Amino acid sequence: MGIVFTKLFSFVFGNKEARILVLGLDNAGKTTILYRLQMGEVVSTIPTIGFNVETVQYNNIKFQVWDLGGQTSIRPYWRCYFPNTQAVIYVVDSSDTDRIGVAKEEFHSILEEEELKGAVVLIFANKQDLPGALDDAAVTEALELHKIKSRQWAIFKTCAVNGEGLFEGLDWLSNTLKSGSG
Ligand code: G3D
Ligand code: MG
Repeated sequence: MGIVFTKLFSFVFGNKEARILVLGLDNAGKTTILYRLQMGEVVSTIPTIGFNVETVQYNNIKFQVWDLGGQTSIRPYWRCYFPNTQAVIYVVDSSDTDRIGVAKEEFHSILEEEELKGAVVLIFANKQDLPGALDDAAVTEALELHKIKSRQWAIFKTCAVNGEGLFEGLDWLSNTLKSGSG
């Protein structure tokens, strides 16, 4: 996946600094995806109590990951990570139907952030291998993705543990970013 990644993203951003945020509730599969992509060393930092950020720097692209949900007091700290963000990858545990409503609320609240207005959104309906997992159409409905206005988005079914669907999603993302940056 590391080599595939080079192919996909080496021409997207040129020499520009770029940021891709990988967000979702805890246990969605974000860290698994980060390791699965094998882009480089994952560095974990804790800028403030209860807020852990994992970063992988890949050439000029920073991938940054943290868990949404929980304490509202730490949310203002998230904003340090918003400038220069070209894309948000939103990861959902498709088998966690109890928390899909929370996942939806967190999703829409993050998209309201001014500095993320221009970001393209890729949704991973993860854990498709688990029994009872909602498919992409059901996750689309549960997250109310039709409410997304004036930004490009797509949803892909994934299984982070075996890597299924990750490439297809990133391929869409790189093509979308490429055409956007003209
Ligand atoms: P997070 O970083 O979003 O909090 P993690 O989530 O990547 O830590 O994943 C949480 C748990 O879900 C891990 O299990 C991980 O192996 C599992 N997981 C991630 N993606 C998938 C998937 O597609 N299918 C299945 N079946 N499991 C997945 P553990 O047991 O290590 O806590
Ligand atoms: Mg994690």
